[in-house]
Amino acid sequence: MLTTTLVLAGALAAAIPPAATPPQDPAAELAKIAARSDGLVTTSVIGRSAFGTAIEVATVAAPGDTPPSDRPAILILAGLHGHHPLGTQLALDHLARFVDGAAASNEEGDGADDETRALLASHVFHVIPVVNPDGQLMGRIGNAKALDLDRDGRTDEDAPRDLDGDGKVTWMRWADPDGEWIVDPDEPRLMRKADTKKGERGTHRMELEAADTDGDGQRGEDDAQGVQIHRNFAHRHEEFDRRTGAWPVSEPSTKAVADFVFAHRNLVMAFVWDCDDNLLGKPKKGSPRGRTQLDGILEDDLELYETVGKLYREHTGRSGEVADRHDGSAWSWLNFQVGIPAFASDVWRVPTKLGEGDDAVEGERARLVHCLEVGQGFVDWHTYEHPELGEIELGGFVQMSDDLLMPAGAREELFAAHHAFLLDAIDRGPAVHIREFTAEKLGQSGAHRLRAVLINDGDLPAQTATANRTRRFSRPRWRLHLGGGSLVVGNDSGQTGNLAANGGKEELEWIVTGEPGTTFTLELDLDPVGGDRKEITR
Ligand SMILES: [Ca+2]
Ligand SMILES: [Ca+2]
Ligand SMILES: [Ca+2]
Repeated sequence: MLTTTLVLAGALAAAIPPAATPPQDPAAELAKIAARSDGLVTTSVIGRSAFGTAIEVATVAAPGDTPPSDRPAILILAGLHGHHPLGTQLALDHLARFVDGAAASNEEGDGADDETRALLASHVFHVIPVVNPDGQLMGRIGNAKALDLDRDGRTDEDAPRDLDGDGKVTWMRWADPDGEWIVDPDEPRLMRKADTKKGERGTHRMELEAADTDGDGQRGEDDAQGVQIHRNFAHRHEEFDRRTGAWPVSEPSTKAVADFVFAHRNLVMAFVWDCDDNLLGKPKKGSPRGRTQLDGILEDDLELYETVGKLYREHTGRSGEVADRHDGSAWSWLNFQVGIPAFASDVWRVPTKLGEGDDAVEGERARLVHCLEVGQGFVDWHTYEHPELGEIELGGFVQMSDDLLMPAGAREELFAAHHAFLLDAIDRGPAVHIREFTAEKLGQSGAHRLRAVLINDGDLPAQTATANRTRRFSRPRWRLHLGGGSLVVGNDSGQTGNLAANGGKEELEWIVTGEPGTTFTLELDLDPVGGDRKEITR
């Protein structure tokens, strides 16, 4: 197996270039994009992290008929999990593409017709590239808050750390007849649990690189990772785990996002580029049960998630397991409690399978091959004199952000695919129109029968099932303006039912009178998506 792995490693060498490096300063990058955006991108501070760092939102909109506050708004969140800088890079990449796309259309002189400019004139995008700046600055998963995981009254006092000074936190392994682990006989660089059912016995212990800094007899027991912002939102928040926060939305980062969302009632869709994913596979279905918070997508919304997931996989060519976690995640809160469709993806993962047929490697072996090829993420085992354990070995997989293992050349294509997906996905939505508005003369009385057909041509229902539950949006409203005429039968305003996706319709009828030449106007409005208007003169 070792030989196969090495041969495969050789074969893949050309395919996987060295790993990419992350941008050093997202705030500076954002400022640069805003500066060259010709007013398209404006930034503001929506709050401060636990450490006190500004959390910025970039708002992107071009001048248009409707002010940005009344247009359909799209929210993009990234940088919640501190080890996921790739999401932040992607969020900044969307901004750069919007700015460059709009600028290119201006140079050609037909800016108003350009796709990007038209999109930015009819929509508004709110992009928060770093929800958890503490995590990225401190290299930890959560924010700057100090925690006491082992409840000894001291915080962050004993985290796994770099003992041998190679700049990396790896693993320790040492021989111990009571250990559960064995050195993988097929690949001695990997460890695996002994399979006692097959008569194997553990020979080693394995722990993260750590020493007992505070002398309490335990190593690495207080890991200094802060509160996890990506698990601190209000839907199915996990209680009694200090890492998820003392209560839902307990952290300044989460509160800033929640306040922003509640202050922008025109948000219609959200994207979360972070550690969770609900696009790579079939979403889990949930049914309302009493007062329990939903643990899956409502049946009527399943098609939406399946359609958009398929779109994502087509655009990006990605496949894999969904990780549609609900516990305190940003997307689940946005979907189930705020009531807007929220799509989440981790953007890239270390491959879990490489090669085909007999040469295929999976799981940790695939990871090892990948790390060797990108030249990062794995350290060869080497002896080390541990202060408490004596001679041990240090090595194995490095504790680091998986994003840093992404091959450098892969990013451009992946980001372009994600941007194309974003544009395609926001096209999915309800689109209500007045298909017909007709008048028929009734005898010689001067009365007319008006008829209208209202239709939803979009590929989402006028109101998603969750939006209906949260009552965030109302169903489409219509109003008949009589232009000096009068209404004999019917109402001059009302609300439609929930017009179904792809052709859901409703017919309306009135009897009116008026002087010859009277103009009757019918308005249809689905706030904040927009509507239609038609008139008829009799
Ligand atoms: Ca402690
Ligand atoms: Ca080390
Ligand atoms: Ca300790």
